[in-house]
Amino acid sequence: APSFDWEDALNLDHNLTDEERQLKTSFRDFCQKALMPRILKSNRDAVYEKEVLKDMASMGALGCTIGAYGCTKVSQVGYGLIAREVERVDSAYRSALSVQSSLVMHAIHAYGTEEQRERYLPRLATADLVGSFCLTEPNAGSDIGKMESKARYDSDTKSYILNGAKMWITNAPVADVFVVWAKCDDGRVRGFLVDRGTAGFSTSVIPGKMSLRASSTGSVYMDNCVVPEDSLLPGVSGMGGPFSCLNHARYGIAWGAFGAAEACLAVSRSYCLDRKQFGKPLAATQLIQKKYADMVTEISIGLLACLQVGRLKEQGLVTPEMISLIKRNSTGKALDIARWARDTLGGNGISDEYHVIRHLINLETVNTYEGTYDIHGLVLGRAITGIQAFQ
Ligand code: TGC
Ligand code: FAD
Repeated sequence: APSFDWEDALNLDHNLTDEERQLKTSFRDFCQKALMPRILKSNRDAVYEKEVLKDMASMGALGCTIGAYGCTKVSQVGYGLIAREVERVDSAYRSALSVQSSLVMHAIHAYGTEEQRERYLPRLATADLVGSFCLTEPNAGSDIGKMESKARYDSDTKSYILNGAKMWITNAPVADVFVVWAKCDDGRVRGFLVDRGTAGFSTSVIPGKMSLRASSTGSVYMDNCVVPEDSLLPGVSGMGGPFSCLNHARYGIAWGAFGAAEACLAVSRSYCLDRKQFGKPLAATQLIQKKYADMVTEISIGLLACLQVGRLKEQGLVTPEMISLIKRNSTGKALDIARWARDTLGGNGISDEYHVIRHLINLETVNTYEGTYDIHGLVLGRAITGIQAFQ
């Protein structure tokens, strides 16, 4: 007879292939054994550890939907399951995975030349190179169509001259190769591959970050930075270029955020089963049980939505609005769940030893980057009404 499993309340497992189930189990094991022991110190000291990406590479996680150029091939759902297991440990580690795979490797694979793919992808897959995706600017965040970075073509030297600044860029201080989006002479946005060390290109660290501390975040400056014309990603022009990369990353985040939420639920549940107040375990109180009912409901419904979008994505049937829907739902709900879970731990809830406060603070970033909660709401609002309410 079927039995109820609070850790998989709507039996998502049943809808996975054998291969996906195996992937989930092996990644859970890997993440708990190889990544979990590092995170407390890494977060406390705000240290980015390159070994984390190396470890993920050794598991075949980087660029894992590409299936060529040294990359493994898993389904879209498989990629989501990996993101969920990584983020169960920490959103910063999932960020490292998202940027390398969905933003950098995907951009090169989808829009690069054969030469660019062969030059970069195998080394990004092994984490011998670390990538960074440079879209946001000091004066253009949500309204990224108004970016100010420029790429001027110089026909004499057959090169592009990049000028501008990028801000809030994951991996900027540590990356070797940067996918930089800038406006060309025709006013259209295009992507460029810039190697660290290129003259006129520099990066700095954004200090004092209270969230996503195990990730290195920084600024990028381009001051008459000259790159050869074959640095251009020729396969795309216009905002559809960066946004298509974002579709992949946002999809992974939608799965990942629930990994963090599940971790918070698990910590809270075992804490409240153990901790006694007023002569009984906290878990024996109605208020705590209601919180768990809400958490399990949101997690299980939300993950099934991710699964549905993943399957549609595998069949080429997904739309950006569907991705906005799950990115917004997952990150918003995960943030709520982390807050409820933190509450249940009382004073211990603010200690990093219990991990929940770390997830909670990380989820503030996850709810903000790759399109804020409200921006995705406006994307949906526009699709529902036919009226754009951004401006
Ligand atoms: P809009 O008029 O809607 O569109 C302009 C052009 O872009 C196309 N497009 C898309 N294409 C594919 N997928 C999508 N999701 C797309 N969204 C838009 C659209 O078809 C159009 O193409 P064309 O050919 O007709 O020109 O643009 P808008 O200026 O009205 O802006 C809409 C808005 C606000 C939704 C958009 O600007 C937006 O998404 N803003 C949020 C910015 C954002 O997400 N930034 C992310 C930065 S990267 C990051 O955060 C990485 S974190 C990494 C980590 O550590 O994990
Ligand atoms: P703003 O756009 O200034 O928004 C501020 C507030 O106003 C938000 O609440 C927003 O929802 C609201 N708002 C904006 N417009 C409207 C409107 N029309 N109507 C109603 N409300 C509105 N970017 C990259 O390119 N690459 C990266 O690797 C990257 N990594 C990041 C890592 C971290 C840790 C963080 C925090 C950010 C990162 N980002 C990255 C940037 C991120 O994508 C942006 O912060 C995000 O898109 C929001 O832009 P903004 O910060 O400029 O906020």
